[in-house]
Amino acid sequence: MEQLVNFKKIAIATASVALVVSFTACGTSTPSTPPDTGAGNATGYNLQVKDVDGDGLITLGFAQVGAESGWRTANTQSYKDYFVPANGFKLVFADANQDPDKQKQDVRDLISQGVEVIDIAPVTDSGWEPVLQEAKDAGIPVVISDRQLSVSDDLYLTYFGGDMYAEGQRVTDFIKQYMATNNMTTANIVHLQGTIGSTAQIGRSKALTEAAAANGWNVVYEQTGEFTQAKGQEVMEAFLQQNKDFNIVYSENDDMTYGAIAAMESKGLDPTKYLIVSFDGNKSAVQMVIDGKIKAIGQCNPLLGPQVGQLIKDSMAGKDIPKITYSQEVLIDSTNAQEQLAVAFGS
Ligand code: GYE
Repeated sequence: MEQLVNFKKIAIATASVALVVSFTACGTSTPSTPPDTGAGNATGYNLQVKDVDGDGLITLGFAQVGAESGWRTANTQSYKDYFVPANGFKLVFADANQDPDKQKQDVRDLISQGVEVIDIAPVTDSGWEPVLQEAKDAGIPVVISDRQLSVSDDLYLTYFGGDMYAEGQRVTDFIKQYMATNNMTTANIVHLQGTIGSTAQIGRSKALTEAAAANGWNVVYEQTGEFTQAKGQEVMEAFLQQNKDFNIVYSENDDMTYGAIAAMESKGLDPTKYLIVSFDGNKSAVQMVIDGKIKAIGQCNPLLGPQVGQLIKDSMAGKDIPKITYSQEVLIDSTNAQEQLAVAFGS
């Protein structure tokens, strides 16, 4: 139920984002009529970031997912680069190693250390109420970044990150168009999912499930590769052993895509002959779009440190900040891959 409510909100926010994006040229988009407003108002969330110990620096405790992907490495680096004394911050970093229970413990440790603000990039979206309530009771504001949560708005200050469902829709729209232009009449799809229960997986999977139902596409295999290259390769190898027909691979991040392509190539299959689609937009993946191995990528921006830092500074200044801010993201395909390569993250 909570999850349904959350999706409804995301859908409302997405509809308004589309309007905003067409009128702004900046790097982010905020819903023009957010489902709820920022801190200190209607949502019942009234914590503001403060320099509690008066040392002139804000100590940010960052509860990070892990180190599973190129996206994650770039995301961590962006925090390490931005949250430094020169920008008014100190960073305390906690790595959950993709374990949702460890991550909740990490947040509890940050609370007991008395950090001044906590940023959580949640591994999965559920079970957060108790720990968020503990942070609130301790007077420590919480920012959610990267992935979203199924909790009521009065348990956190703000969310900043990608709109995973919209990313998925960009990619499924591409599949539809590509099939039409290339006279593909059947879609037999291998679906490599991210970490089950992360909103990155939930949003991207939901877009595919809906498009498959609407267009009569077959999902012939669906497995999680946990957003890693090794697991992506392993599950693709397991699928290829079955010798089933497929012509499309929908892989929920680039790392799993690299693994799937390696599995195909070692079986003598030429990836350029398949419709392979991916998410994120690491440099190597964008190069693969140019090379024809990947046909399209739903871009997802990992460089969130400076934008999260700005939201924290706005909270300190007592500004009204939006409950949800989505990164501005595009679809990368053969038409824009060259220009996107020049600005792509990672290696
Ligand atoms: O797509 C994947 C990473 O949550 C958006 O997590 C993030 C996802 C990203 O492991 O590569």
